[in-house]
Amino acid sequence: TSRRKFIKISALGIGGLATVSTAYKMFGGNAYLDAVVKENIANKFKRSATYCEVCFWKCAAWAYSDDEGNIQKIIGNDDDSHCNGRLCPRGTGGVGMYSDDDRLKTPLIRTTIDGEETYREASWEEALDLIASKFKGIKETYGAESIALLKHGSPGSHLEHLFKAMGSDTIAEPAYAQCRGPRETGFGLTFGSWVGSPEPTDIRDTKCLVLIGSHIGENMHNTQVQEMSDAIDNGATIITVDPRFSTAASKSEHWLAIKPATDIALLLSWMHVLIEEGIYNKKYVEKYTSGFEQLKAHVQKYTPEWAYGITTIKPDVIRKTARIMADAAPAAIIHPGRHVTWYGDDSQRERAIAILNGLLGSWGNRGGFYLKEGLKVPDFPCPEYPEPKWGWHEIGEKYPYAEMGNTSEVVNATIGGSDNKYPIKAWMVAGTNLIQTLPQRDKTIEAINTLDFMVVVDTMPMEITGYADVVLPECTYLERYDEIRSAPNRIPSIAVRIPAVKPKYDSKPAWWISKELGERLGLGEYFNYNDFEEVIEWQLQQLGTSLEEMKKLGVKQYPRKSGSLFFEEDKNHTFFTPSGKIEFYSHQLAAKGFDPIPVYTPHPEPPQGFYRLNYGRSPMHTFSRTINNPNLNDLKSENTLWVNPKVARILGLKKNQEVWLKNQDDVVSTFSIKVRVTERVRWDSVYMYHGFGHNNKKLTRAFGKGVSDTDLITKVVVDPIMGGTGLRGNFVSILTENPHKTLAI
Ligand code: MGD
Ligand code: SF4
Repeated sequence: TSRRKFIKISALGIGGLATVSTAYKMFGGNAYLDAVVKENIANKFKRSATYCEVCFWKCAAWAYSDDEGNIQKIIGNDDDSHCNGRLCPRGTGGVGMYSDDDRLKTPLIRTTIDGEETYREASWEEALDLIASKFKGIKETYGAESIALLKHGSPGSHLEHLFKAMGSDTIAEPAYAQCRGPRETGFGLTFGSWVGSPEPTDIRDTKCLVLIGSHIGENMHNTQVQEMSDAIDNGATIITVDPRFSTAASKSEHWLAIKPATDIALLLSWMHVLIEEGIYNKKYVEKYTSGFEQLKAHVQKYTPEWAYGITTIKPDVIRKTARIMADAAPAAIIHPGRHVTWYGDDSQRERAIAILNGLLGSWGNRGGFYLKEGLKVPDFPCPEYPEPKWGWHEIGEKYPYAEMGNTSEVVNATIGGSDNKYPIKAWMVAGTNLIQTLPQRDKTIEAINTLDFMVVVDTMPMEITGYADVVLPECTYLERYDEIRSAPNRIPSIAVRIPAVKPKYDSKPAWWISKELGERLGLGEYFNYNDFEEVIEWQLQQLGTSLEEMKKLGVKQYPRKSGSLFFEEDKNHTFFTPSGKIEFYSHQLAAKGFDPIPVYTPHPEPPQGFYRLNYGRSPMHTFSRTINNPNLNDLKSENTLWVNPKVARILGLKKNQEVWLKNQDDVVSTFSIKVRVTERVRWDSVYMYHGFGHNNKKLTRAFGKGVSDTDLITKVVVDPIMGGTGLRGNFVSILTENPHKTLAI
């Protein structure tokens, strides 16, 4: 189809531009050529098994290096179900994380010279001794609980072990309260199961894929994009609900340009049509769900005509798309999305998505959601962790369904107050650039300023490193061992990460940092090994393989043990909910004073002269971590501001004009951004890619390029159910004069 062709052309465009790899073929391509390229490389270079750390899809890959220890190429592992032998452009460009000259090179300690605060280079010995003595002091005075770990990605798991051994469970990551948390709560309450990563969506066999603000294709989660491309080839209908004409929308039969913040109204109305017209999956609903009668009564008033007034989507479009889903059911997916912290009622929106999937019978059916299975990697033997007196759970206790540490609540507890029950005195930050990641930056900085001590473990001189007392340079994923990857999928599998080259500069892996600190803190018995290789070797043996074998395979699949991939006609299935059924009506929520079935509540709209600030992913980048990567920066070095032509006309804006943004709280963007005039965005919003606008000069390629959306997210609406921070209630006006210049005068 022409839609398919469109994807191929864009993929070739990327490949042509890429200095990183000619082997990159995201959406198919020439299999023969691929095989030739792979064979040539395989014959010339040494290969090491790894899995990618550029995003968290964790594709297994081979890193090819030459005799001088340079990494020449990274290619997907053919046997891996996360990538099917193909990496996305970011994964192929991952070698830039290794080769970036701006990398952190040695430990740094904050010091004052001539009254000015600066950093001096230090040995690992000195830096680790200092951290251990500070941690010891805080532990003695306040308890280990007062030392918090804020983390993301692989380094986090090594440091989490150290923290738990110390007696601290004050651990949080932005992947929860700023990302996936609400969907896990919404789906957990409905199906008794988290969605998890990779999402168990059977996209390749679906007949209808509905994307609610989820922009697969720009959001490059590998096999998800591959499967969507296959589904399109197989004639699946794609329905995209997005105020912006995303790449996914361009491949959709139906693009519903919804008014921002009104998705729950559309979802309720779709339920209304399915029930009113009797086209929901009756057999499935009867067998597997509870609360249908309450749901039916609840959605009776949510007619398409009602929803039209709210969403601006025409009633006949709502009816038609509902019927398409019903026709495809159960091979229909209303995608749960991934970054879903938008408006503060996000777990309820996710509940609505889950309920709709329940009405269609998608969960547990081919073309819907498959029943994932993972493998438990045995823990390397060590003593039991001490029991902390309080931790992430208590810090976030006002949110009854918070199931992981909430970064924003750690910030709040750190700022504290006179009645602070949970005094936090030190942070260790690893693999997360909190300055560009957490909303309400002033609060993050206020919290940091109240700390006695802060350590940052990073590979790059990101903004967060500039606030640390001690900075530790971690080596990149290509230079280290890490935990065995074991993510639930259609078939359980494991993958290993073996160093392809020696660490550059004076950088070290997080497992080593944890062990060294553990020993200095008298916790040596928790680190009963010389090298992490020993841990992996022991774990692999428990799993019936060995390091030697895994170095050759990279990935190993195991047979399923939990039964069929989908529900079987003649069998029943018990869900992990209180009723054992899919819960359309949630007694759990009702008991805690929340709406047992989602309702639509209006959200504030942009005042005159302001536009809603919408943001998303660039296919070439992951958050702020890749912007300085030489290979990926080559592909995309700055973001632009998408502006509707109508708005451009009113404001007299031209293509590529430099503008600044000012939000509802009078906060002005640090840098300027170039205008992109496009019909692809609604007149009431503007749009930009997240991750740009770095303000640390040490990031030589990324500094000052584009605007950081985080600069302007000063307002959050917190989800009362699980504590997620809704980020999309911020409004900006567009300034054509440099406000910083005016201020300077
Ligand atoms: P990054 O900004 O990429 O993402 O938030 P973060 O995980 O903080 O920062 C990653 C940091 O890890 C960088 O400093 C990088 O140099 C470092 N790093 C990379 N690799 C390694 C490594 O191997 N070892 C160590 N030690 N460090 C490493 C992501 C979070 O952001 C998420 S998950 C989402 S979904 C949200 N998205 C989002 C958004 O779209 N807009 C806004 N405004 N905020 C958002 N915040 C959330
Ligand atoms: Fe790496 Fe791309 Fe896979 Fe993410 S999707 S793990 S960036 S190859």
